[in-house]
Amino acid sequence: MKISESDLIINPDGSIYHLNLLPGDIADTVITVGDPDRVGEVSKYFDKIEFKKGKREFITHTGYLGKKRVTVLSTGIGTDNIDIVFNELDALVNVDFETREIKKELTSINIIRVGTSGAVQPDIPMGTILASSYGLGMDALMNYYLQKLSGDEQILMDDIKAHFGHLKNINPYLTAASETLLNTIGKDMAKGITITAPGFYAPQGRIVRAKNAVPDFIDLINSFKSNQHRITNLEMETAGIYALAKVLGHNAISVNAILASRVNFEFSKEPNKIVEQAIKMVLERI
Ligand code: R1P
Repeated sequence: MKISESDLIINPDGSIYHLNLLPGDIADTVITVGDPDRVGEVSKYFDKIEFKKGKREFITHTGYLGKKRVTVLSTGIGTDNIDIVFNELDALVNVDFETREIKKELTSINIIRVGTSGAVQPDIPMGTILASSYGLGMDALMNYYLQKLSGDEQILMDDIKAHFGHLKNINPYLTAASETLLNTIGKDMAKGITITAPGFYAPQGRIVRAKNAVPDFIDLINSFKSNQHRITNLEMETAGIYALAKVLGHNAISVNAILASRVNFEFSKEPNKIVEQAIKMVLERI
């Protein structure tokens, strides 16, 4: 099947529309970060930088950690950006840009998010580095893609629907982390279900000046239980990353530097140190 010029936009220099990258520019291990300034905080540990490119909030550095080629790329905030980044990363490896045909042999890449997040359980303090066992999306991204759940995901999803079913305008979606990456990159890390919200304030239960439509949001999410599973933290990309990675046949894990405790109403005095620790842990394990 030939993908049309308006469905997959390729720039005149042969690069993909938003990421501004050429096929071959990305390694088979891609670290994603939200903040464009965090890209350099990761690549400063590379033994060699091959190139730096960027457009809008999508900054990419590809280089080497020893002999391993690694890409670090900023996504900006939110699952609307994850839609762009994941479709374009996938096109870079799985679409022939000359013919616009999907390649016969598909490539799977490993994608590791290193992001920041707030904890919603009292026993997960600031400074924790947490690997998301599942991404639970409260945003609308997966209303637009077909997703098939595994048996385990379906069981958990049934309990989620029962717990959150009264929120009539929200259609939650759920995807598990790559088991392999959870057992390697996420080894020895705290684990739990990560909620991905479509905003930072009311969608994460923050109360500032506007009136929130969902009362006691933090209590609602931290009281959820299904077998050994519980919701541990909130952020804005993980569920989209897990869901699109699975739909497209890639492996993903989200590593969260916990900067805030939403139950103790605290924010870290040294957020950069926690992020640095998450970056180092990930780089040591890839
Ligand atoms: C909000 O401040 C942003 O921080 C978190 C959220 O997911 C959201 O993107 O992650 P990053 O620090 O990776 O951007």
